[in-house]
Amino acid sequence: MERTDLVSAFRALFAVADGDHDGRISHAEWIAATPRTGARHSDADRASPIRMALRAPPEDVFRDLDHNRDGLITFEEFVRDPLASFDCLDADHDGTLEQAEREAGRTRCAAVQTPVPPVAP
Ligand SMILES: [Ca+2]
Ligand SMILES: [Ca+2]
Ligand SMILES: [Ca+2]
Repeated sequence: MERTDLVSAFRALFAVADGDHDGRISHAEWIAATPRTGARHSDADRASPIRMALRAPPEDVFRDLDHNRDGLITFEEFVRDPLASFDCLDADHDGTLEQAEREAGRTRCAAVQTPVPPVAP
């Protein structure tokens, strides 16, 4: 997997959730783009990549993604954790993740995926 592919995939997901295309996902946009807590997946859910990608309750996911707690998710916040995981796994930093790097880094990089504490604005 290429780092650029990862960014592209997340950019597409971000565009789906950013209903008014202002470059930030508001709480309302996030809830509209993700299934309600405990709701069963409908056909519409299955057609939406973001709904199927996120199994956790949307409230929890939003809180984790909104690193600076300003109530909006920017693209930078959206990709921060996945990119941190990628960069940790990409041991030789060539922007490509080999299967061997994935396996070698699984334990070493497990800690990277824990949510980052809030940062004061
Ligand atoms: Ca928006
Ligand atoms: Ca934010
Ligand atoms: Ca690599």
